[in-house]
Amino acid sequence: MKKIVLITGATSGIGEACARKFAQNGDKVILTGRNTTRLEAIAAELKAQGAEVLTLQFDVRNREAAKAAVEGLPADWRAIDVLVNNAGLALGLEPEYEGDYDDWDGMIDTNIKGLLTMTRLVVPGMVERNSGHIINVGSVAGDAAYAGGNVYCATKAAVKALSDGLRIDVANTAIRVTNLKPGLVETNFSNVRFHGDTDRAAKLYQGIKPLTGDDIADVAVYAANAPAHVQIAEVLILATHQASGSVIVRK
Ligand code: NDP
Ligand code: 8X3
Repeated sequence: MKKIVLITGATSGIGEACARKFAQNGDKVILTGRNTTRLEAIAAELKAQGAEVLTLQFDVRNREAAKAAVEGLPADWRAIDVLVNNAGLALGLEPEYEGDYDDWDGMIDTNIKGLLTMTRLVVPGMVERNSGHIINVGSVAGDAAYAGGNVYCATKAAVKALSDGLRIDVANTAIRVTNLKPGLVETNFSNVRFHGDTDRAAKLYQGIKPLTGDDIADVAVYAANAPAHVQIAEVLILATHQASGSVIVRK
């Protein structure tokens, strides 16, 4: 059956890939993000392929804007079946004792508080309907800290705790909660982390075949379409030559 899927951070990387894969799966997609130009371009492309698409422009750190966007959804788009909490970022790779305060705020406000805001706005409707699926994009970074990962790793450990906590809170309903934990995925992630130092970002993906956004989106679509009694609770997805957050074999 056709689902309504809301994806945060749908303008790039894993979120954009989820938008395409869910649309190709025949679902109605609500693309959300900050970049109107990208939102409109992706929406136009998907609509041209026959998909039903809606765009909402807001920053997940802005609670009022997020609330207005979700509450302003047209009636036939309100019953969200799948929330993909994907918007997120890493900023910096400095030792914790030298970290940048603004970088810390950016990561905590987006990866933890933004995800929580969206959960708070969307999940009550799912509870009312006794139906729904929350797919949080965590990370291998949430399993164990790696050098310089400190605050980013902490935010992804928080995504695990929030996914586990939510799963407990909805265990008496038909709602499912999935924590997707990718490893090295080649997206705009490292350009953002290194504040636009594209050479430094590119080096990260040299000597290893990294994952793509599509690889992660495939798992999201699989989890969302598993039989109703099957809850894909957590998935760790690594590149073949990556063994953990800190063990990556480059050849
Ligand atoms: P990208 O930088 O390519 O995409 C991130 C997306 O999140 C963009 O659409 C970005 O929009 C959006 N976003 C960031 N901040 C906000 C905000 N405040 N409000 C709304 N949207 C926002 O990176 P990825 O696709 O790789 O990252 C997606 C998720 O995957 C993140 O949660 C990341 O932590 C996680 N992840 C990534 C891995 C990787 O190796 N790439 C591995 C494991 C997890 P904008 O362009 O406006 O900034
Ligand atoms: C992104 C993957 O290993 O760079 O979450 O932290 S990693």
